Amino acid sequence: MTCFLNIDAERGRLLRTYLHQVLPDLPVVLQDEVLDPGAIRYLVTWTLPEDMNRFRRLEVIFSLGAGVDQFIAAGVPEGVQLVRLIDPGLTAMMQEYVAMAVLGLHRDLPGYLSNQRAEVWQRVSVPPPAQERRVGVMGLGVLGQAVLQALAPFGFALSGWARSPRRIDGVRCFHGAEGLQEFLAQTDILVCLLPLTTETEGILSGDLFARLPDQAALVHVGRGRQLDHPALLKALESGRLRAAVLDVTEPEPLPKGHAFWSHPKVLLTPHIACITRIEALGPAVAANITRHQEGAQMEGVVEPQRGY
Ligand code: NDP
Ligand code: OXD
Repeated sequence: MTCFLNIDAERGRLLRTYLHQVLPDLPVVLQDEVLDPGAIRYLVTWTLPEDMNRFRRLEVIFSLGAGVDQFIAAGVPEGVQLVRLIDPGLTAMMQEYVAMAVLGLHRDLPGYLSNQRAEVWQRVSVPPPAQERRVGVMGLGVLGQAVLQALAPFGFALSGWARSPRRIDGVRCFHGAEGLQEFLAQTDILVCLLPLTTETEGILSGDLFARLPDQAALVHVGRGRQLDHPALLKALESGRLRAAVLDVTEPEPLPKGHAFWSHPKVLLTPHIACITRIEALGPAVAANITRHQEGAQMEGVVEPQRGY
């Protein structure tokens, strides 16, 4: 029942120290140590290591992040459970980031940053009261719901869209392809918090932007491959969208010279909405290993057919 921490040595040692405290009987090996692949039951990693076939008795892969599309794309071995990271620290970081982005867009931050650079002392607009600003979140999972909770105290008119029907207090919920049109038509600030799947790849397209109200804005914190870059540039240039806050791109890092780097209507961050802290990862992984050893349901198990 050995656990292999496929992460850099420094963070691996920290995580092992924690796991030894709470699960003293669990052998843990690090990247730079000799390992017996046949003994590995648990793997903690960002991506699938090469030559997965050698882990003949692997039972669970723990993703170091909340997103698991890289595992699905690489192909999780038959019979192995894939578990995404659900951690209060990660969730709090996403709440902070999206609140920052939505408030920044609500109060025209991209415009004021441009004005500051040009030494222009001028009002960009008079923002409507928050009650009249409609914020719509695509993805009503762990992070989408947490983000809506964080936005509620500001008084925004909140809505959300998911695959299946949801009921969330104070949030107008839409679902499925049939609900998308109505959801988009009443969204001034769109937040994308969808997992990357075959259904959501390229979803932030010219067609979708055309269905938003004029002068809508975008916060993209899902995955880079969900966004059509040329379509976003076109929508920003035509004024159809007024601004975008982007934390994820395809590829990452975004190549030097890409139009997003210097676009006055784009705020760009390097995939830092959430940063996995080893101190937070330890309890999440340990709790799930304990559940697994007790035959209980682990938290965050991915459904491979759904892709998230
Ligand atoms: P969850 O699995 O908890 O929630 C996913 C949500 O997306 C669900 O509400 C689901 O609908 C909805 N969804 C999935 N497919 C579709 C679809 N085709 N149409 C409509 N809705 C759909 O995920 P999390 O909230 O934990 O994370 C979401 C994503 O955020 C991650 O997969 C990752 O890509 C991204 N992320 C980005 C980070 C960053 O730093 N930028 C950090 C962490 C995560 P339903 O409720 O019906 O199942
Ligand atoms: C992610 C993460 O999935 O940072 O992007 O957890």
